[in-house]
Amino acid sequence: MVSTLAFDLGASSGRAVVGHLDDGHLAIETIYSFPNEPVWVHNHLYWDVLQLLHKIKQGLITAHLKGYGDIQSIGIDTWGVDFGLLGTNGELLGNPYHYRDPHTRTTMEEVEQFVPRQELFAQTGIQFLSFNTLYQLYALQKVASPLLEKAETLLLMPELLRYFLTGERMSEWTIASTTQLCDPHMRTWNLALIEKLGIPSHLFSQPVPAGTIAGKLLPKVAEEVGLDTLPVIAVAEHDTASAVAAVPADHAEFAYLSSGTWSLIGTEIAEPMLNDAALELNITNEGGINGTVRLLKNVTGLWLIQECRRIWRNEGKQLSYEDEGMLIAKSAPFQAFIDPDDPMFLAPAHMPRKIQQYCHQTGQPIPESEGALLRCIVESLALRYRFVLERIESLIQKRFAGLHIVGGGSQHAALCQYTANALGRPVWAGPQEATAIGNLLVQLIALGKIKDIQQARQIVRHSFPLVTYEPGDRAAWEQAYKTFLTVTKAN
Ligand code: LFR
Repeated sequence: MVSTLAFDLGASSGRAVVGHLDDGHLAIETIYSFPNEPVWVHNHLYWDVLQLLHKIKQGLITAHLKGYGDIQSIGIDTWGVDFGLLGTNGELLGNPYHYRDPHTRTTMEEVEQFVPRQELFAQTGIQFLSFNTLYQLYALQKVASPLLEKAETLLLMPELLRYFLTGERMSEWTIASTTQLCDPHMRTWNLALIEKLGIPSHLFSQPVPAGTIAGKLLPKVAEEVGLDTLPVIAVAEHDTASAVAAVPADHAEFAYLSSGTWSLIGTEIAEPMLNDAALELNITNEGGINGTVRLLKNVTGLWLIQECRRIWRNEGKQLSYEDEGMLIAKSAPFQAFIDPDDPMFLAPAHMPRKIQQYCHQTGQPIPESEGALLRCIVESLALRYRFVLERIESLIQKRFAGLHIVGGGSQHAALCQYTANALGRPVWAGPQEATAIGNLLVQLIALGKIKDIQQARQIVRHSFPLVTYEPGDRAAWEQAYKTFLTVTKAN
């Protein structure tokens, strides 16, 4: 048996997961979990990165206390695009901004003034999202930020946390690719573009491929947590890349939805797709394992529900997942739809009110109860998935037999069932912990315990149950899709 330890940090929570590989079977155990709560300071939203480091150390201590001193390695994955800057002595300069901070709201248009959209897409292959690292750095550069002036190295979130543990500064390809500052063919930084934008190019170093041994726990850290100076592996450090690594597909060609705070919907291809149709669809070509490309689109995901829950909690209403499921089931179908990707839903907000505002502006009935709001969100997500999946299929000229849903959303029965209904195709749901599993698998490949990604996916298939949702209620969902397209002006 061989055991490894994954730290998987999402935008709302993190977890330490131990994986035990025994005779081709992977068993996982979440040994520690913690909330990830960003902090507003005046008008800016930051990650509490030292708190995250503290929680990672608590996870390491838990591994020690539980008697998992024999773990062979550690890997960290997180969400994309956000970063810390290190000064000349290697100290962290300032708190990393949260990608939902408003400071990049107008930056995308400003950048497009002198690097046209077509050129940016051809050079990076990345979906235009206002919070990409490119726009964050451009915004700092524009206000002559002293941080940028003093910075020697830029590390993306998982790289930064890994650096705190190992002392090594090393860039990893899957997470680097999320910045919109990389060349998707060369699989490295696009220094010409970086210089053109006036961003200091000395901040970046050549990214290593996922699965590179990236150092060891510093003796000081090892002593603090009671473990040996274990190897730390640069896994597919972008959480979505880790999740895609763990899709239990039995074909080389498959469609996935990695469902958490975001919904990442797409497929895996060999070379980036940079044509006009891809630009038009505003799709992304992010880096995957083994030099693959994750052709996918960001759709707003469970964020809408998470924000409703936050508001309801503040109002003293605590709903369990079961309560939510029951409320959805009891609410009338197809009353009102939203476009989950409308910019009005991006920032933290009173989400129930925002949704009501959207419905008012589009002349629809206003969802008042919690159940009506949840039903509106979940139906709209399912319909948006259909729209995006069909566009991706027409881009690559393929039709998939069904959709794999991995991540937290794979446990959301209504979301999975409605998605199957909207698509008119089966949904295969699971595993829930795909991101942590992908992290563990890449470590096991790096350690030589699993041959390759095909074998890794086979292990996932054999180790975790899949739930199949067959499509139903076709006529009603076809009609709903038409209404959804009209309301959201999708084209
Ligand atoms: C998902 C994710 C997405 C990325 C978004 C912001 O957790 O990593 O892939 O676009 O967060 O970083």
